[in-house]
Amino acid sequence: MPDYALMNQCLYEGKAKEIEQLVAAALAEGRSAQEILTEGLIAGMSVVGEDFKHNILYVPEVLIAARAMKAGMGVLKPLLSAQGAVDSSAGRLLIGTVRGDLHDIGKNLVCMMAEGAGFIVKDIGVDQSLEKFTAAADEFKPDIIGMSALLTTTMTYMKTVIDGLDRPGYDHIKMTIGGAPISQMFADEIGADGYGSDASSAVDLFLYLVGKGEAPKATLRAGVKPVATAVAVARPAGNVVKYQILYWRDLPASLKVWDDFGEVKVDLPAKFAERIDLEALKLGLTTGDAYTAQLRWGDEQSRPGVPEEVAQIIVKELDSCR
Ligand code: B12
Repeated sequence: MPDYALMNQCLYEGKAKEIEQLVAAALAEGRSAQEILTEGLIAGMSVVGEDFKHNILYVPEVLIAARAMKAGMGVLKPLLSAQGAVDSSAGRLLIGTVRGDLHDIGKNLVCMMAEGAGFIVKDIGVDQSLEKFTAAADEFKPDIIGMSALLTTTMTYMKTVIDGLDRPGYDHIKMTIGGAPISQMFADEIGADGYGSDASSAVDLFLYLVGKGEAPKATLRAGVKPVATAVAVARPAGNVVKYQILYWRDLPASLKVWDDFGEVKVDLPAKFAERIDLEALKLGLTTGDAYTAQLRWGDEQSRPGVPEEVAQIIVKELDSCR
């Protein structure tokens, strides 16, 4: 019997090579590709999704886990199609980032988590017009279309696609949207069938829309924490916290502060992201992989205090030295 718990753990830790080997070994033992996919990969990836939703894992870690998932899928894919596992897929998802928008990190995560949940996914990439969504829908016959937008100037194009596909032959397709500026209110306003605030909620939504899951509960955006979690606990006098800064090249992007009682993650003010974007554009690092390859956690450091307060102080310090 393959050690699926180990496979789940390796996937969680993003160990792509080990995943490839474990998947190949399980196949050599005579296990079916479908079983390995479900027990070894999907089960591991659903823990990643849950931990991402609850801020235990952050974007870089999820991307690394997703890459390991892809490595395992690479070994299984030819067998899955050969065995007709495609017919037992959760559903068919066509996804793209809308016209004028080059952001694809979030969309790629949604794709990988959806594949992880058993969907057949066709990703048409970034900067996609109504005509391209329509042509892809004609060819791929999706159950669901997912659109991603990260700019307030491009999110309005989602309505163009929804309205354009609101006609015979396409109106059975569920239209879903997501991206940082998107909200449930915006989804309702433009007539989308659903909105997902993060990759894990997106998958819950897709499963629900194909009749294979519970109605998704309202979710907080990834990164949003109930304010009280880190400060409500009574800490001993002289409490010491640890912290790490996530850098994009040498520019701070995010911060996490934790102790034995809890953890806070802080997205730095918008101007930090703006600086990073401008630098990335200058260097031509616009693809998801090229962009995220520049992210790294700084050294672990410590300070006295409680996480919320220390986080605020560090944000001020970073703000004043830039
Ligand atoms: C990375 C990044 C870039 C990279 C993109 C690399 C890439 N290949 O994706 C580069 C450097 C290219 C870039 C360029 C620009 N960027 Co930029 N960028 C970002 C940044 C820092 C992170 C975005 C990201 O990847 N987040 C992480 C992912 C995981 O989150 P996510 O995308 O929200 O996705 C999750 C959910 O939204 C959801 N989801 C996403 N899609 C979908 C789809 C469906 C169907 C569902 C259900 C769910 C779902 O699930 C995802 C996974 O959990 C943000 C700042 C920020 N903190 O958001 C700015 C940001 C989005 N960028 C911004 C700007 C202004 C730009 C530029 C215009 C910069 C400039 N001055 O030229 C250009 C525009 C280029 C273009 N035409 O698109 C602004 C947007 C402001 C606004 N409100 O419109 C932001 C907010 C930064 C800022 N504060 O100024 N950017």
